[in-house]
Amino acid sequence: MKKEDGAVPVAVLCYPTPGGSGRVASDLAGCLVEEGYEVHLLGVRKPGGLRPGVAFHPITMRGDPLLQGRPYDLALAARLAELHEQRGVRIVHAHYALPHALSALLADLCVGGTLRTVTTLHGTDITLVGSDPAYHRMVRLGLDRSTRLTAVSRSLAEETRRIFGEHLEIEVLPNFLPPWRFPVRGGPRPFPWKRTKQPVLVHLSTFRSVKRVRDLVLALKLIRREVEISAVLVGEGPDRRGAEELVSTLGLNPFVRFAGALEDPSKELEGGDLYVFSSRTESFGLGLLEAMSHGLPVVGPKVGGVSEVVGDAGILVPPARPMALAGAVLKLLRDCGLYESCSRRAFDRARTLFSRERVLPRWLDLFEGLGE
Ligand code: GMT
Repeated sequence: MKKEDGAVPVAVLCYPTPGGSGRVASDLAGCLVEEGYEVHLLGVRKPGGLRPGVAFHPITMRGDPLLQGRPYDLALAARLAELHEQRGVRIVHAHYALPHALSALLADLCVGGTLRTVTTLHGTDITLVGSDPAYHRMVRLGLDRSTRLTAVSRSLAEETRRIFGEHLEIEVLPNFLPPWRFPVRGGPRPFPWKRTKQPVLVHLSTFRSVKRVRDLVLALKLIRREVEISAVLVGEGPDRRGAEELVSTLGLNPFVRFAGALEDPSKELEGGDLYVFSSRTESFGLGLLEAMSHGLPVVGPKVGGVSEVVGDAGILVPPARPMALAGAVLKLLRDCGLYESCSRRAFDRARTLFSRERVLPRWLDLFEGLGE
């Protein structure tokens, strides 16, 4: 669909998470507005940091004892069909397949088959939730009926075809950081010891079990046997309490700070020296890309699409191995040349490969090629 006849209206469906797919969806929405699109973002809450010019439409869900909950998917489909009628929306961008691709399909049935849906696969919508037998068939339907599919990494595209069928055509469009997410005072970092400063490890997390934060805490204990470091763990989620308990049990309280959920983690990244994570799977790892934009080398497990993002800007180790994680951190903190070259590469990769200039034109081509 072309813009010649005025701004093309696009509806964006997403979860309003402070990082991850919610952040990707709202930042891309902001970029589309700058490119002259009319963008409507639908969600249960307005994502923090939503750019001016993106119209937000709250989804109101009604409960009733018979409904076994408040069906978000139906309320979303109904609002989308309304937006088609009121604003002429015909392009839908569904971030995270479940249930967004299905809500788009329902709305399309409602308005006579005129919607074009682009579904972006983010990670657990395929690898955990989507492949659960309880949802598998519905996710497959959503994927089959989307006009176009994109995935945030090659690894996720391959995993999707393996689970849902080789017939699926999936374009790999990596996440990127728009200019307003780049640190003002960015750049490669000097070796922390040069600044006579105790190194600080930073981790951003949703504290879901897939993040295996306990591994990270165990690794911290091992690292601290060798060098004086501290750590900041940013975020909220179900496993935070367990992680706090483990920190206490291991006597790490004075060295670990839980910063809670932050809309903008850049202050913590700015104060850090290394980014560490310990996920069981990670299709991309937006948090580590943000850290790289601050020049932080990355240490974590080699899972999912992580190596596509990190490249040679850090050290990746086998998953679920706190000792290997600790060893990699120590290696970087003991080798000035290695640390500084990883930092330089982290900053350069974030600024080039994952920039708006590199990725946004591909999104624009995709939207313009959707056909009438
Ligand atoms: O899938 C999730 O765990 C949540 C999802 C999200 O909505 O925050 O995270 C996924 O999408 C992010 C944005 O594309 C990626 O950076 C994360 O790596 C990915 N999470 C996993 O694959 C575990």
